[in-house]
Amino acid sequence: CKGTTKDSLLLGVASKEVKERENLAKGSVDADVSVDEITTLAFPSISTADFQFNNETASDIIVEKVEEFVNKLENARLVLVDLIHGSKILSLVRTKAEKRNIDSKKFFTFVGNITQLYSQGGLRCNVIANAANWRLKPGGGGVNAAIFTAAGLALETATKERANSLLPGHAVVVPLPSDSPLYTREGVSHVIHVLGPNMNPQRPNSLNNDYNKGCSILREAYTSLFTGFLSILR
Ligand code: AR6
Repeated sequence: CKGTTKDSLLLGVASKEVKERENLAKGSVDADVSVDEITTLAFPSISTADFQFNNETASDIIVEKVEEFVNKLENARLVLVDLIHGSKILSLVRTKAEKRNIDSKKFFTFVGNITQLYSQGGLRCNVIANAANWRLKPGGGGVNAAIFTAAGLALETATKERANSLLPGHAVVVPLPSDSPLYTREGVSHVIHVLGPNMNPQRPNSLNNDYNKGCSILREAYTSLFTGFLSILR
């Protein structure tokens, strides 16, 4: 997202007001770091809703993977997002991240719709992750439906140019065309689709409660996601 002139123009419009809103969203005021310099990945908790992965186990894996990647980020940061204030996964992750002393400027949790983080929450996130399905298709509910709806046809087309399907544990980085409403309104320049492990017997490729496989696929999914984010930064 820092790579093109168009991106720099769009992402470089931070005003004082924006910076204040951003600091509010961060829960802290950081006078040294300009909002312009911060590249942020907002990601949902992969597999813990429709795919029914155990929240306690998923929160351990999220914190483990964040801890592994957070120091490679330089000025960038990671934000775990969920829709509601009472989100179990957010509260588990917050508590565990605090215990591990993970830098709260580099990683924090945020309540909001991942498709409206800037317009509704004042939180600028130029990269967002999607908990996708294996066919990389719109619909199906959850965060996948929300992102494809908000991004419009531009995301479907751009996704097809990169991949037609995804294996569990894998991610694909999709640059978002600048005519997508998610780009113009929210400043999102990339969507990273991630396919997590499925524990829901009603969905394709259910792991039938095999948490050995499930945990290893969820770890791979976060590794692929964060590696994809690092590839955008470079
Ligand atoms: N903004 C932020 N977080 C959200 C939003 C949103 N708009 N919508 C949901 N979440 P899920 P999965 C949170 O079910 O378990 C789809 O149908 C939600 O509360 O979207 O990986 C796909 O097509 C939860 O914390 O993803 C797949 O088939 C997290 O996002 C399947 O569901 C993930 O919930 C993937 O299931």
